[in-house]
Amino acid sequence: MAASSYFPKVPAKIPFDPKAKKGALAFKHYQADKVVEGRSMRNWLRFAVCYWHTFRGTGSDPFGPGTMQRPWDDGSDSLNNALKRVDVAFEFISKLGAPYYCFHDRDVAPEGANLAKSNKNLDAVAEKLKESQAKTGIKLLWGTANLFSNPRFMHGAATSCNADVFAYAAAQVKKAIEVTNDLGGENYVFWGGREGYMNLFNTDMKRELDHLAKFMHMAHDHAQKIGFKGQFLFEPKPKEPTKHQYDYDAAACLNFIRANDLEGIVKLNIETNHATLAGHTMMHELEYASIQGALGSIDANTGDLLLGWDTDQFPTDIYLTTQCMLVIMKQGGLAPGGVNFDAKVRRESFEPLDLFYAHVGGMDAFARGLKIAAAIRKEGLLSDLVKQRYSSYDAGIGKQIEEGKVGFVELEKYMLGKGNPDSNDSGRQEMIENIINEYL
Ligand code: XLS
Ligand code: NI
Ligand code: NI
Repeated sequence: MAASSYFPKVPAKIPFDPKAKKGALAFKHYQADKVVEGRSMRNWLRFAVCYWHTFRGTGSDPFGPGTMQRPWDDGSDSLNNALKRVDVAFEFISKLGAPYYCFHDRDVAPEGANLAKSNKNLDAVAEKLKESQAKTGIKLLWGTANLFSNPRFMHGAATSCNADVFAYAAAQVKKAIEVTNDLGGENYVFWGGREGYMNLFNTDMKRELDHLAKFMHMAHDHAQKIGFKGQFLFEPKPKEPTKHQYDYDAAACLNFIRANDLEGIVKLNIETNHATLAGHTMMHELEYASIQGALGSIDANTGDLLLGWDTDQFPTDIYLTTQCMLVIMKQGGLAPGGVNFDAKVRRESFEPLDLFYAHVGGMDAFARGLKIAAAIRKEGLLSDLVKQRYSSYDAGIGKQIEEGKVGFVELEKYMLGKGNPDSNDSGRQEMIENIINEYL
């Protein structure tokens, strides 16, 4: 089938056209080559389309089957169907103009009757992915392995109580890293799908966490051995599918990384809806990871304030994208990471065209966030206010505290001499919130 035939209503490239009528399939803000703070939008944002939601999502939920109309898909898990989906995916991503994509091994290729057969299927699809990358210039942001769908992973993968399942997971990840490497993947993600527990009475938490650490060192050793240069990333999530996932949030992941000598080996892929499930804002998780040099990439989506599960909706809130871009720009960008739309269209948005509306909206929301964050940074009002707020540490006793020149004895002497601290200044939260709104 000709390359343009899966989305016949969509032009070869979604245009940048700020004057297009409301609701048109056009970017109003994302202009790949436009330079913002010395870097193109393309390079700041490094957008990726995810294979699982976009090309494998059916729209099913716990109350009913799928609703999506995907005329190219025969609904089977055959290799032929998988190979055809590669054409669909690359046509979609090309028309959208996103530079990257991400996948799990089992999204792109069917699971076979045993490991050898699964690997063979993956090789067949990977060959086609490689050709399609070469033809279109679309690159792989990250690969990963699905260690959660198959029933064998009911107790977890690296944290399973069954050593054979650990071995299977290791072999599967070995293969997934090799394929990612062969496709030039710039990162490799570990989302601990079922690494967690439902009940502590039947769980040896210490052994499970030790096994997870062993697994990560084995993965690192193998990556070194095959010359994989990509960045390893943990993707924190607090719950779902298990009641308690070990990679709960950025703080829990960083503790695990430090406790197990994985510093410098694993960074973090932060997802909005996972941050909010953990009771954090996305900005908190980004800032917390970033200040420790561990913010590697993001899964851009959003949850629903009224629903307590991972709804993985497309991000449309400019306040949120501005917050994300403020942190990302402060650390100088995400590369080799990027902004992956780990998001799915709603069950009611069942037409192929809805996939375009969703991604165009997400890309434009992030482009706006980028422009707004750049404007805030250019004027420097916000950073000046923050700097001013801590200025008592820039000289005098504050400076001595920061430089480690004083201890409790000296501080007591200082305060006994002074009697009482200098008075506090207002935090001016409301004024600052007003200022932020002036940029929106
Ligand atoms: C699921 C995760 C998953 C990871 C990749 O909640 O977000 O999609 O991003 O395994
Ligand atoms: Ni999610
Ligand atoms: Ni994700």
